[in-house]
Amino acid sequence: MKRALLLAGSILCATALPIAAAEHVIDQKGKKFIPSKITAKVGDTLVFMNSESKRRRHNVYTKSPAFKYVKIKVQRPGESGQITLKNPGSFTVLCSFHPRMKLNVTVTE
Ligand SMILES: [Cu+2]
Repeated sequence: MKRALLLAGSILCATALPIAAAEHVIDQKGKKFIPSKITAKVGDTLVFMNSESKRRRHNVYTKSPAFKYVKIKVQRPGESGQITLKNPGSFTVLCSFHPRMKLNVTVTE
């Protein structure tokens, strides 16, 4: 009987757990965001890496008003930074050092 109650309790706990937020790793290499397009959910985290072999720096920003918090200051090779997505919508991530670098992000509820 005690065992049955324990089992019932653990099933309840398991179903009550929220779905874990995902991490999306975006590399910055060869003056490109890799991948160049992602879809994420509110609560997910974007992890930006700089995997350049030379001394090439990058940064992360967007012109989209709803996503002004998507911003990482200068990243040197080997450094990484992360941003948790707070709202749905879509925006383009840019790098001020390399105007051709673009990452399209779509965030769903
Ligand atoms: Cu860059």
